[in-house]
Amino acid sequence: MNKAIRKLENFLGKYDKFIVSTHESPDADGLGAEIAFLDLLKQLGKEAYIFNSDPTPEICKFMDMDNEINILKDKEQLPDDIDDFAQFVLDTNDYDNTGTSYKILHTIVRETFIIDHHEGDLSKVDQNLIKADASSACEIIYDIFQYFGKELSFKTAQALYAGIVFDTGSFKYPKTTSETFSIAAHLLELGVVPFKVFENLFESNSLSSFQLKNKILSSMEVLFDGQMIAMKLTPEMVKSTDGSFSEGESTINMPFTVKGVRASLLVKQDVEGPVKVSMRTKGDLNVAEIAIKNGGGGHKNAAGFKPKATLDEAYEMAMNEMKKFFI
Ligand SMILES: [Mn+2]
Repeated sequence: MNKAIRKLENFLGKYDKFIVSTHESPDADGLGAEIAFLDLLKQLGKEAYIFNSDPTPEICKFMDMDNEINILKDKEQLPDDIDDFAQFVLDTNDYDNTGTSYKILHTIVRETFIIDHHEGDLSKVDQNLIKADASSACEIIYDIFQYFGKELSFKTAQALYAGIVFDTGSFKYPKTTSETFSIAAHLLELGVVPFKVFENLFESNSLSSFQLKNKILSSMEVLFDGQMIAMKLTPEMVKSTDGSFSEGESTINMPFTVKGVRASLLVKQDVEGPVKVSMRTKGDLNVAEIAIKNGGGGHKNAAGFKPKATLDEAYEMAMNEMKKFFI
């Protein structure tokens, strides 16, 4: 880890101005990592701004206490001297996956540095700090704070805690370690209230999104004696319920509340958005391999890709890949 942090230190030494971005459909981990990392950059005397392609989900807005997250729509919003900036991309190792922020910025910024905890094709990025065994991007950012010996404010502590809670499924997923709990304990000592974070992240969903989840669940196909469940999230479902796409996406985790389910597939498309395939598994079923083969990325048990196909074609294609686990 220290060797990787030295690469980061070297990168920080080369520039004074930074843009910080995370992936499309940002989640609590990507956003928490950004809020905390922006604080660190400022403590290091750097000029820095957060620019994302997609809006912050309602359930994550409590994290952005100082309204520091900007949504990039066009070049005009950027600083006049944007040519002098370098960029940090957090919580994804796929630079393309930052949406508009990629489209607008990749030809302008001097250089890009990735901080992430996903497995994937790293050939596209030479500068990076990837720690695939970290529970979350926030856990890595916490370690970076420790390395530089910088103070954690309440805002930063809460952002990091929310990211860790979100990406570990509330301290349940396989990458949760004693280290994860030690970090959480420290963040609580700094004033974070777990119940408040829980209420915001998990008890603040809208009724329309609940109705959207109902539609997604209604599309379910049960395969291989209940070992695999496949679902669709279509633009029509989003339109007819007015639910939030990002809240709908979380439906992919629901099949695992059923005993014996080992694989879950959700093929999804937001209104005007690209078709995306999301795969989740338990145990040794490796979906990262499927994702990487199709130009995407992720972890062994959680991965995805964006096929150039219609939603129904993508569904067939992903289904055929995942069927191989069971036949
Ligand atoms: Mn993450």
